[in-house]
Amino acid sequence: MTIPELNDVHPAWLPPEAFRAVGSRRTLVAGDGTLAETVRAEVAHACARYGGEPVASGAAHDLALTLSPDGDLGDEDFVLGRRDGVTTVRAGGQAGLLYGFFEVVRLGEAAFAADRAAVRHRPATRRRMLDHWDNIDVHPVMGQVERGYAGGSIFWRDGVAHDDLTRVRAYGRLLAASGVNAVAVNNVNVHATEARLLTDRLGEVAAIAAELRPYGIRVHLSVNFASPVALGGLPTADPLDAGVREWWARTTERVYATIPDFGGYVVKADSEGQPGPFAYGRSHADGANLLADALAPHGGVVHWRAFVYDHRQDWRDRSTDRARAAYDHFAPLDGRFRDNAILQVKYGPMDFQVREPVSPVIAAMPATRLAVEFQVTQEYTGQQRHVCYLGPLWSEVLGFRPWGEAGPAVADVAVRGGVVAVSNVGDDPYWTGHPLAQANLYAFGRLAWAPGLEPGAVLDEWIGLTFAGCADPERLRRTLREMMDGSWRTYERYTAPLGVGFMVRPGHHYGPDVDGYEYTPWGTYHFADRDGVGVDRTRSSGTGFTGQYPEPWSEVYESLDDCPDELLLFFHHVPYGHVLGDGTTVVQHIYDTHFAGAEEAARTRLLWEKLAGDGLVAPDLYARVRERLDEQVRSAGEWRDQLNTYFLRKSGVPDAHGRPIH
Ligand code: GCW
Repeated sequence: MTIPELNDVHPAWLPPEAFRAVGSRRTLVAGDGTLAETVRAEVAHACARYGGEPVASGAAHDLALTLSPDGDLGDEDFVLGRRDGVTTVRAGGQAGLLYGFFEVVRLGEAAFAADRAAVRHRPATRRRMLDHWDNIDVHPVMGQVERGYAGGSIFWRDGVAHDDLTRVRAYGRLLAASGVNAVAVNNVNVHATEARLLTDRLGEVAAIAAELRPYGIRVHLSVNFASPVALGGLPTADPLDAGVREWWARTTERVYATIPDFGGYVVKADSEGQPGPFAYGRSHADGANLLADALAPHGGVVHWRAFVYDHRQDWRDRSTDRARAAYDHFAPLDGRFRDNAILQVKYGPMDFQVREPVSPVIAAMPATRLAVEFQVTQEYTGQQRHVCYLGPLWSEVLGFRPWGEAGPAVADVAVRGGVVAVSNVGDDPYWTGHPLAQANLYAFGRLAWAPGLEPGAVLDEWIGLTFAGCADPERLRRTLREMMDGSWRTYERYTAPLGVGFMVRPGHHYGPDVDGYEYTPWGTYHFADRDGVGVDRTRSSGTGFTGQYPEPWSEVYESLDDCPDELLLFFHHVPYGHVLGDGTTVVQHIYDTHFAGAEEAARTRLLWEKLAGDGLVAPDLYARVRERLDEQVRSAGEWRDQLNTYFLRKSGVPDAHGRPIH
C-alpha cells in the first residue's frame, strides 16, 4: 500500500502539513487487514516527513490506534480519548481505525494537548455515498461528465478508464477523511457504452474498486434497466419474466466473482428517457425488487431513484404538477420494496433548486428504506463559478422535521437508507473547478456522517486542514467564513425569488432566463403575469400538492399567512402587492434581494482581494478563485438586471428606492 502522491494536483483537505501533528509523534497501530495496513502506511508516510516514528507494541508511544473488535463498537465506530500523555483510538473494526486516524489528523495538535474524555464516534448512517454522473464516452450534449464543472472524469477519458488511477486512490483518501464510504462510478443516464460496464467492461470497474478499497470505499454501478435486452439479447426486460430474473442473477454473480465487495446498483428508470418497468405495465417496486433479488445473495443493495416525472408535460395544462410526481408514483408502493432496495429521493420535490421544500416522499414511506439525495455538483447553484457553500442548505434539510417539532428529522428517516450526493469532482487541478467548492465535497461527507454538525464548524475544519501551516490562520479563517457562511443565501437572493426556482437558461442551466422554461414540456413554471407570480399548489384552489405533507406542514404550506416567505411562490400564486412578513411587498422584495445579492457578491470579491499579495494562500489558488469571483460578480449583476427588469415590466410597479432598473 503506497500513499498516493500527485504532482500538479491540489491536495485539497489533505496537504502534507495537515499530518504534521501525527507525523511528529510516536504511533502504535495494532490490528490486521487491508484498512489497518492503510493506517500503518499513512502513519509511516507522515512520520517520514515530520520525524516521528511508527512503533511496535510494547514501545513507548504518544498515539495508539487499536483494533478491538469485541465489545459494543460497530465496524466503523471508534472511541477517541487522551490520558497520561497518550492519545488513544479504539476501533470496532478496520474502518473505525481508518476514521479514527483521520479524526486525529483533523484535530491536529489539539489531539495531543490536554487530556480528553473518551468519546465514542459513530456514523449516523451506514452508507454515505457519492454518485458520479461520469460518462465513458464523451456525450455529444452532456460531455464527459453530465453536469460536471471541474473538467473531465477522474475515472474515464475518451471511451476508456484512465490507465493511471493514482488520482482515484487520492480521491478515495480524501473521501475517507470526510466520511464517505461508497461511490457510483458512472452516470445514472446509462448510455450504450456505459451499460457494458456491467458485463464485458467489468474489468475497468474492478480496477477502480481496487484503488478505492484501501480507503474503505465500495464501488457501485449505475445500470440500465433494459440491459437484458441490450446486453443479454433477450426479447424483454420485464421484471416478472423468469428469463430476465435469471439473466440479472447470473450477471450479478459474475460481478461479485470479479469484485467481491461490490456495493450494488443505482437505477434511474422511467425518467427523462431512461427505460423502466412502466414499459411492461409493472410497478417500480417490481423493478427495484428484480435487482434487489439478484443482489441479495451477495449482500448488495440497489439504489432505486424516485426522480420519476413526466418531462413531456403540456404547459397549457394547469392540473399537472411535477412537484407531485415522486409521491404520486412511490407513496402507494410503501412496504412493497425488498429490504435491500433503497429508494433514493431528491431532497426537494422538483430538482436540486437553491430553495425547495423538503420532498413529501420522505415522510410518506415509513415501511421503505429511504436515502436522501443531494447535489454537490452545483448545477443550479452557480456551477462552481459562484461561491455557494451548501452546508447550510443540507443541514437545514437534514434537520427538517416533517411531522413537526416533536417528530423525527429527515436525518432520522435517512438512517436506514443513507445519504447520497452527486459529486462535484473532475480531473481539474483543484478537483472541483472552484477551489472553494472543495468545501462542499468535504461538508457533504461530514454531514452524512454527523448530520447535527454545525455547517460553520465544518467549514472551520475544512479551512484548518486545507490551509494547514498558513502564516495567519485566524485571519484566513475569518475571511473565508465571511465569504462562505452566507454564500448560499446570497446566491438565492440574486437568482430565483421566494422558492419559485428554474429561472435559468434551458439546457445548460447557467445564468438567468426568467421565461426560459415557462412554455416548455419540463413542468417547471412560475406563472408570472401582469398581476402576480407563483405556483398555486394548495388543495383549495391549486394542484393539491400541499396535501402530500403530513400535519403540521400540510396546513402551514396551505395557508397564505403561515407559509414561510422563502417558500411562498413555491406554494402560492400571489399578487405583486402581497405583503411579506418583513412588511415589504413581493415585487419590492424581488428588487431589494436582487440589488442586495449582487452587492454581496461584489463584497465577497473584495474580501478575497484583501488577501492578495500577503502570501496566506498560494498565488495560483488565489488567482483561480479571483477569476471565478469576477465571473460571479458579472453573473450576479446580470441576474439582478434581468430579474428586476422582467418584474418591473410585468408588474409596472416601480422600485420604492428608485434604483436603476432597465
Ligand atoms: O437535474 C437533472 C439534471 C440531469 C440529471 C437529472 C437526474 C443525470 O439536469 O442532467 O440527469 O437531474 O437527476 O437524473
